Amino acid sequence: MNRTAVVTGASSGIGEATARRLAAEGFDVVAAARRRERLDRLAAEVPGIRAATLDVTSQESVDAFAASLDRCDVLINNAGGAVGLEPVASGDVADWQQMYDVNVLGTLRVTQALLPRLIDSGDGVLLMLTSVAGLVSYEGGGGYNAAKHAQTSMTEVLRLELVGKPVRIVEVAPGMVHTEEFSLNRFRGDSSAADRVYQGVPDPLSADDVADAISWCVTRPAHVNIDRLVIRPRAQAAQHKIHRV
Ligand code: 8X3
Repeated sequence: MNRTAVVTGASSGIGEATARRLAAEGFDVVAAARRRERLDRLAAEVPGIRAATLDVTSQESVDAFAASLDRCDVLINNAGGAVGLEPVASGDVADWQQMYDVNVLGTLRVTQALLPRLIDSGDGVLLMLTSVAGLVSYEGGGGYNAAKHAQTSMTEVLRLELVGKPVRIVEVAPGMVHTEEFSLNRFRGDSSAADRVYQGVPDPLSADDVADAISWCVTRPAHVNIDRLVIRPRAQAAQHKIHRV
């Protein structure tokens, strides 16, 4: 029987690319997200992918999703995102709450629901898609930095708590990735502001580049745990050191 991989936030960007990549690797992929029509199109196009409705901010939705699964060998906790770039002093509490709910509590809900299946599989992989925003802080990072630092910390705690169990805890932390929606969401739909993030950067990472790294991490032999993989484009030497032409 094929191994089953669950990918959250699979309706676009890194999640969708990862679902495609893991299906190509031979996994049965459960592509989970809120936007069902996008998932249905993906599932119709790619053999090995099936669609599942999941809202990681709803415990009820997570419980129903978990109950619908026969098995889970790999979990890609990808659902997340940023809202706003305001300074802490003027940040909107509702934005912070939303970022915390999706990135941190969403990851917690799905992890708690599927951890028993991952352990039962005998060789589970729990992968957290965090961000360099969880490792460094930057002006305007505010609630996103806080949420991603929390997710990174949760990953480290899990690895300690689960040592000795047949489950690997892996973190992939990307830097600048040009996806359809990440910056657009961060700038609340302002596409000019979103485009300026990548302006002049010769080659930001693509969703496929990150999916490739994720796929590599989860296809290592069972005893090999990639603790953290930080991936940036060549043009981004550090958070504030970006080559633009
Ligand atoms: C996205 C990367 O640098 O905008 O997670 O925080 S960054």
